[in-house]
Amino acid sequence: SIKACIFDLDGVVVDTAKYHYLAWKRLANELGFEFTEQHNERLKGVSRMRSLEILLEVGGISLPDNEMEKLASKKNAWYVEYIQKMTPSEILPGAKELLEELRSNGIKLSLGSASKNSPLILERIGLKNHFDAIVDGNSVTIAKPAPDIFLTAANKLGVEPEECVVFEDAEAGIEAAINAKMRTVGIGNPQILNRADVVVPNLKDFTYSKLVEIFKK
Ligand code: B16
Ligand code: MG
Repeated sequence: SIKACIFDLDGVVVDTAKYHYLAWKRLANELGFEFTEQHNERLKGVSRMRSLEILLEVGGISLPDNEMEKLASKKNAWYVEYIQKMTPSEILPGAKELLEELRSNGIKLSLGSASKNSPLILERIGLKNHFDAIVDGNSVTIAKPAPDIFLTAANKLGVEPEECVVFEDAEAGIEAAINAKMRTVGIGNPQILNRADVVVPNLKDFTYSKLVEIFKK
């Protein structure tokens, strides 16, 4: 049976993609090219350095590693400036309620995010104490679709992968969960997340009893 739930951050608990977009766009413009919201879709769930590689590919630019490090830091400084201003009102519909309901039913909870900024974000939105474990880009650098982030979370919670449900909005994240042999709830477009066990538009109507019902066997 299900003993733990692992939540991705961006796209599941909050929409930080819009701040990533503002910062990446600013960088692209400074480098002399346009970066659209459609381009930004490709960066969701992907690590910071991989995101930069994709952005430079869009601009047709190739740079040595040390230059890339500098650009990634620059983007991150802008991004941090934006997320500093986040408030609990930016928690996505249903996320906080679901975390609280799961916990009161004895389900262990972990964050499973690629972001190195997740401590700051959780602090700003007031959800730091809602998780039993935090696994993010600071502790695990091998990016999704590798299963490492989620396996580390299961390990920290003291449960088996088969006892975990992962909530993810990105294709790479669903892949990572499948690679970890975990069950999955996709948040978003069922066409894109077609490998998830179930896909819902958001967490608004998702409950503990739905979780039990969907994953009863
Ligand atoms: P950072 P998630 C991911 O968060 C974002 O979706 C992705 O766009 C970002 O590049 C990545 O975190 C790294 O973020 O630059 O803050 O370390 O969806 O895994 O919660
Ligand atoms: Mg995500």
